[in-house]
Amino acid sequence: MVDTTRVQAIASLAQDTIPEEFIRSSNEQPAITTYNGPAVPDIPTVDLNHPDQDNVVRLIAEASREWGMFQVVNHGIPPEVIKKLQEVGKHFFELPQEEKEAYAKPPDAKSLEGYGTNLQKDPNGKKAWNDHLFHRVWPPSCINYQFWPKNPPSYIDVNKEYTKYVVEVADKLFTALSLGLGLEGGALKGGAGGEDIEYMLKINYYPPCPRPDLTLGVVAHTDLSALTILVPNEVPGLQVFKDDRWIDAKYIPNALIIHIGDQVEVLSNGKYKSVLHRTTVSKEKARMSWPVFLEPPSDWVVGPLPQLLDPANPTTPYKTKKFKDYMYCKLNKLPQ
Ligand SMILES: O=C(O)CCC(=O)C(=O)O
Repeated sequence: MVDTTRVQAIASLAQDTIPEEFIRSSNEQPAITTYNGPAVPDIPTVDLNHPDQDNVVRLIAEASREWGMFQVVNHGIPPEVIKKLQEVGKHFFELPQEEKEAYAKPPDAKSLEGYGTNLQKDPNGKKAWNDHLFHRVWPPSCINYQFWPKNPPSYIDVNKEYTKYVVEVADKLFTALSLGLGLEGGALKGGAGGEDIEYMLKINYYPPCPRPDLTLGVVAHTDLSALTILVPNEVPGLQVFKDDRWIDAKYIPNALIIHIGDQVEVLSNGKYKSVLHRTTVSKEKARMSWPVFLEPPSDWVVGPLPQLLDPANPTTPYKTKKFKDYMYCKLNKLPQ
């Protein structure tokens, strides 16, 4: 039977407790594990359009080596395009439940596309405080409009417009990341699938939660993608694991948050780090976020770029394999 219990429905009934299955173990609870000590470092922020582009490359490479995450400002996506993206996504999640269920991920589907809850299989049977909607946005040949909301009616045009800009930002990031490794500008994009890279949009909806100290919105993970480009709403919640502690990402209006994903870690032979991150939730407000995961096509083979291997000793801890095989192992918690 399909479990259609959505966190949004549970949250609307919750008063000052949450169901046991949402209570994380003490080594995960945000109230215990978030670093609040002195001198909390900030995730690096990069001005993508700064005239000194050599320095932009250096800053992006440094952030990707040390953090696996950075924010970008001056990225070229107009604030009104981001605002509309947020408005239409919020509108969808505020529709009556039955209307959202029309977009539910089909029970036996291989693809992640559709409206759903609880993506990760948790060995302890625990759940995360999150509902979501996934659909591909690029390239046009990958789009299945079955999963794009028809309400509000502007949803499709707004998402298409945002995508047009995201593709441009992605190209700039791939180029900077390649140059930062001493490679030619097209190296990482080419290694991740070139023009066939698939852009999967996810909208995360984290309803207000009476016990944000006990639960998580998304549990600690690294992304399967090559890169992830994320727009948050104004409610803080994203945390990054750095130097053995969980650190909050500061909210910068209109900034994009960039995650280095597993495929770029593999392609770069570990020079760039796929970032371990998680999200907390808020007591008063719904948190939302719009990550776009840039993924190789499923049959695309990804491995360390040969230019980054030492010809005298080309050993590497990273396997070369099809993206679909990587994904299968990761989603089923099997060794790569
Ligand atoms: O909501 C966020 O800021 C992060 C979301 C995330 O990590 C995910 O959906 O995989």
